[in-house]
Amino acid sequence: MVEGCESRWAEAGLARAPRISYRMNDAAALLAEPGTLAVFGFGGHAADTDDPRWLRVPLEAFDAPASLEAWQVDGPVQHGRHGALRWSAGGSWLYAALELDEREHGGPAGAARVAYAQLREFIGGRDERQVLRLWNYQGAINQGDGDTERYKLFCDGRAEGCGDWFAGGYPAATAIGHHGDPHLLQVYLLASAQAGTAVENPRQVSAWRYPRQYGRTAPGFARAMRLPAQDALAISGTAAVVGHASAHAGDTAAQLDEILINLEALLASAGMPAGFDTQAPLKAYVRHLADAPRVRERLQQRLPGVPVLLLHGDVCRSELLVELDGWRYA
Ligand code: 3EB
Repeated sequence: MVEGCESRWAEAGLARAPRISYRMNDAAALLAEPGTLAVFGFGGHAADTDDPRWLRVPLEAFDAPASLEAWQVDGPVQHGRHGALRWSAGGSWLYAALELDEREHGGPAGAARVAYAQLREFIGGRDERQVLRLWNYQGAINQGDGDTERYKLFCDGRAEGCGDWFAGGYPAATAIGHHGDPHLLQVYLLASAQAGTAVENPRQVSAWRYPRQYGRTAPGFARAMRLPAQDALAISGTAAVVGHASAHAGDTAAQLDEILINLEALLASAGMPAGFDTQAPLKAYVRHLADAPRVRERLQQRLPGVPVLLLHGDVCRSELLVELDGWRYA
């Protein structure tokens, strides 16, 4: 990034990116800090709070004790509930989360349709209506065959619930299988009053253009999103997908190396500095417990000092064994 750029964006009135960090602290202490927009615990992590900014993500962390993830913004934060939806807002940023029981909505497609329709309805009444980044955690994501695989039903329902919401461009996203209550669909998002800039990866076919073999409904997401002030890049779930094909089926180490190549290509495409540093956190979703130590070791070698949260999660194509997402600050 050109020197002085950041202050120029600030002068233009664009909000500074939320600070996303992993913190060894308890949820109540983090929630009490000024500017806390959201706090996430992973796996069995319990917190004795009904604050709507707290969310337990049903993915087990491989490291114990696991850190919490905190999102912090400038200025005062308000929070509340809107039906089943929990939200917070401050400094032109908005967090919203929804958890649905698929059995109350006729299965994975119905739950995804209702989740996205409700999020759309809520966001439509807010000033912060630019959705920049979404996370989707679905139980038993690879169960079922062909077009009835649960992830593919999720994609069908998501597209229905969105309608033309993202006709102007998709947000960045993650979709991962969790091992918690199999009926739980969890969706949360970061939105802003100001638009971001979607970024695609020249090594990968854009997801919304995936051919029919991957399902009736191509997944709608951008590979990454530059935040409004251009001071951070939100990186979508990135797997060993080259073109539209899965690379290195069954080989976790080779998939991880391919992901790191994809991430470098993405950073270059976004005009970000190469490499990752100690400032911006990543997540690694690992399908098989037994792969976790090798993934951790390889990431420590290749990305020394970078905060990585290692989580037990299933990538949405069953041959893919590992996926990374996260943040890069300019
Ligand atoms: C891929 O590249 C891997 O359905 O929202 C990554 C990020 C993936 C988001 C989604 C899916 C999604 O196709 C899968």
